[in-house]
Formats: sequence, C-alpha cells, structure tokens
Amino acid sequence: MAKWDQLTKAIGDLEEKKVMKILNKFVATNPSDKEVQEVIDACHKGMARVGDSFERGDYFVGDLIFSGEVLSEALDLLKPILKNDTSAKTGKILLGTVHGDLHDIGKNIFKSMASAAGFEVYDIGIDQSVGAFVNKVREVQPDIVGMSGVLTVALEAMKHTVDGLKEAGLRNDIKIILGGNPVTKEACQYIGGDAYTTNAAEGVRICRGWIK
Ligand code: B12
Repeated sequence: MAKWDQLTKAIGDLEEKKVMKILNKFVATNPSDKEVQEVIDACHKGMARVGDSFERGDYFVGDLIFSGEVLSEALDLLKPILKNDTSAKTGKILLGTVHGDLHDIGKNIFKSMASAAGFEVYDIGIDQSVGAFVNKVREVQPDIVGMSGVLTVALEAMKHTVDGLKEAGLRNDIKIILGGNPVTKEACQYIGGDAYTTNAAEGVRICRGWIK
C-alpha cells in the first residue's frame, strides 16, 4: 500500500473524521513542502474516486457537495504549513473560475500555493464572466492570469475569456495559465493560453519561471 493510500481511500469514502485524523497527525510532524504536495496529490486522487462513484451512480450531488466540504476543511488545515518562500521575485496573479463553472477547490489549492510562493493573488471567485476578467485585469494589471475550470464546458468559456482579453487589447501584457482536470495541451492551444497544468505545484513553478 502506498504511503497515502489510506487518505485517498478515506476521501473517496467520504470519511470526514478519518481524513481529519490522518491530516492532524501529518501536520504535527512539521512536514516539508514536498510532503505537503504528496498529501495534496493523495487528496486529489480521493476526489477523483468521488467523481468515479458519481459517474457510476453510487454517489449523488449531495455527496459531491460533501466531498467539497471535506476537501476545503482539509485544505484549511494544510494552508498554514505551506512554507512562505519569499526568495522569488513576486508577481501579481489574477485568478478565477470561468463562466458556468462553480468548482473552486483546485483554484483554491493553487491560490494557497501561489501565495505561499510569494505571489500577490487576486481571486475573483467562481463563475466569472469574460467582462469580469477583463475589468479586473484593467484594474489590477497582473503579470499572470490564471483560469480554472473542471467542467468540459469550461474549456469553451476559457476560450471566450482569452478572446475577450485579446479584444480588449490586454492579451500581450499578460501570461495566461489554464488549470483544471479537462485542460490538455490541445485544449490550451485551442483556447490560446500560454501554459496549462492539472497540478497546482507545477502551476506555481511555471509562474515563477515567467517572473524571473
Ligand atoms: C467536488 C465536486 C463538485 C462540487 C464542487 C465544490 C467546489 N467548491 O468546488 C459541487 C457539488 C458544487 C459540484 C457540482 C457539479 N458537478 Co462536480 N465534481 C466535483 C468533484 C468530485 C471534485 C472536483 C475537485 O474539486 N477535484 C479536486 C481538485 C483539487 O482538482 P482540480 O480542480 O483539477 O484542481 C487541481 C489542478 O487541476 C490544478 N488547478 C485547478 N485550477 C487551477 C487553476 C490554475 C490557474 C492552475 C495553475 C492550476 C489549477 O490545481 C489543483 C490541485 O493540483 C469532480 C470529480 C473529479 N474527478 O474531479 C466532479 C465533477 C467535476 N463534477 C461534475 C458535474 C457533472 C457536476 C454538476 C453538473 C453536477 C450536477 N448534476 O449538478 C455540478 C456542476 C456545477 C457547475 N456549474 O459547476 C463532473 C463534470 C463532468 C464534465 N465532464 O463536465 C465531474 C467530473 C464528476 C463526474 N465524474 O461526473 N461538483
């Protein structure tokens, strides 16, 4: 059994108490960032199991909602132990979940990790219209725009958002990173992003590379 399989299973089985017990024990060991990342990956795998159970019809929307609550609680526990690395030159990231998509757990993980890495993160929330992204880019003038989405339809919304930024004449001033499970290399090319990832830690590495 791999190290964090029990955690993955507990999340997949929606065993909130067990999840929090494992994580409280973990936090008390003063773990490294690498270890925190391993634990976040295990949580991620657990959420994929929840998704599979939902697809099979074993779980219902209420279970999805509960899984979201469990993961948010888990994240709140992990956030304070993400080390603050201020050695990187900080940049500004504008972050939001695109129009039509209400999922924000992955976005929030990226936000925590990017903040811990020294970025100033402006999170505009979920279900954000093209206009909301455009207006906030004008206001904040970020170095990077991060778009999140986990629904398949979010890919089209990301494309509209990138097109909107182009039309507003803002595209050339920013880098765009796309995140969320359905984003692939092909999707990124179609949407017109500069980079994509399904891993928050990799997303932070990419953003740091842009700010150097
Ligand atoms: C929890 C959940 C919900 C919760 C969301 C709670 C919340 N606050 O987010 C609730 C109950 C609200 C929900 C609702 C729905 N959901 Co839902 N949900 C999920 C579930 C189980 C987990 C999603 C999740 O949080 N994953 C864990 C996170 C950590 O992963 P992630 O988002 O990919 O993020 C990681 C990376 O991608 C990256 N990342 C993410 N964003 C960003 C951004 C940037 C800039 C960067 C760099 C990186 C980055 O970092 C993260 C960590 O590494 C998935 C199943 C699954 N397999 O994903 C279904 C799933 C996404 N949902 C689904 C569906 C169908 C729905 C509903 C339509 C259900 C319904 N009938 O009402 C609604 C849609 C509502 C809407 N309009 O958005 C489908 C989507 C199918 C599709 N192909 O489009 C899935 C795949 C389930 C399934 N297998 O059928 N859901």
